[in-house]
Amino acid sequence: MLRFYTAGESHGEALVANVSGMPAGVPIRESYIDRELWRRQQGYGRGGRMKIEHDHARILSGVRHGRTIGSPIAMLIENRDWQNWQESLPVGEGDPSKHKPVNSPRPGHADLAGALKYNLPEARYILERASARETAARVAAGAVAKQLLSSLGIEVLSHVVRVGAARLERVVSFAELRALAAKDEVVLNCADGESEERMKAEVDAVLRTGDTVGGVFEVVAHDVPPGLGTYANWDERLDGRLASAVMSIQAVKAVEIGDGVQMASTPGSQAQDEIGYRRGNDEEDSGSVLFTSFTRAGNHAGGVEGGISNGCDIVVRGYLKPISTLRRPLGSVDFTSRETVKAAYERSDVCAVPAAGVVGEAMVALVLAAAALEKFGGDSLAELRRNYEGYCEQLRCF
Ligand code: EPS
Repeated sequence: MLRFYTAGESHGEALVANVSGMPAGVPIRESYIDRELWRRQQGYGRGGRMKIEHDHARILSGVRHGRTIGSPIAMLIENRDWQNWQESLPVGEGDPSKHKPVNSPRPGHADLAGALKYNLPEARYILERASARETAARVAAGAVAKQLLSSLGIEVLSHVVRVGAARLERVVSFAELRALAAKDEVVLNCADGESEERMKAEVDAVLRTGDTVGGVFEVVAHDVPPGLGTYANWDERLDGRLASAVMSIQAVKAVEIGDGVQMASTPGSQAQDEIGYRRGNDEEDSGSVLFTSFTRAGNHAGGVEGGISNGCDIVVRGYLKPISTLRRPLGSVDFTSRETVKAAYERSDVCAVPAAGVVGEAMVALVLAAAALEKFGGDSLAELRRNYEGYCEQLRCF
């Protein structure tokens, strides 16, 4: 069973990711993990913190001579900013006069709900763990899952389809997403230059006014075989598992699979993807693996039908609310005096949609890797691949 968890606070010494259940023999490149971490740090509208951090995942266990060995993989990502926080957030009691309490909770952040829940007099410890800094560890774990999926020919990438009111106005191919992920300069991770300019203007507008802006990222998983997940039990449905994983990302308030939102107001005759059959020699190069000869007229379903992958690209969108830390803060109440005050402001991002997309890729990859291991099993990559290829042969002979 593939499982992962993370530990670490935003301004603590380090983040930790632990991935267990990986079969032995999967090639793991540290440089690939670091590239994913770099991608997560990019984007127009990130705050000053990203100038401090240069994320690197140090693998402590579970990988030897460039391959997994079947043992839990522990990774450590240092927080460079810890240098500036050692006296404010020591593990020991330290000097209370050096602590940095957060006394006025930010609307929309975990500050108030967390302080009430954990019975803490102020919100410092709450925001330390609720912070999206934690997503660096998710991306490291996701990069391990991606390398497993890559051994099965499956790729997971993302792009930004909306920032504020500015939307991507055209269809983007998977080849374009590959080119986007290979770029060494990231603006808003949108494949269409004109749309990206409009998105950038949305960020500029909130930069001027001390506000923040949300948006929508889209994760696409390519060459996923039909048959991952099942309708047999509610918690085994692939779409449910994907939605939960993407919804768990900080600031995501809605998740959509395929054209889910639009389909709610589309007649049934136009919302489904008609089924066809490719005979003998009429193969055309679709740029995708042809797992079966059955074809689909479109992909409104986003690659999942009945909780099962159907062989089309899996398309999951995450809708981000605007970041809740505002330079021009909203009303709040002081924890001590109970007087009306302005919410706390700490250095923050004004737009993090491209970064959230990279985190979305990691979460989707972890769900798909888990589902693939459930279906194909195997304690080694060789065993997994044998089972996978046997299944692909079954699909071809169907
Ligand atoms: C975050 C606040 C900012 C962001 C942070 C998430 O951090 P800081 O308070 O240190 O400036 O930069 O995101 C990251 C550190 C990161 O690596 O993505 C928050 O409150 O959620």
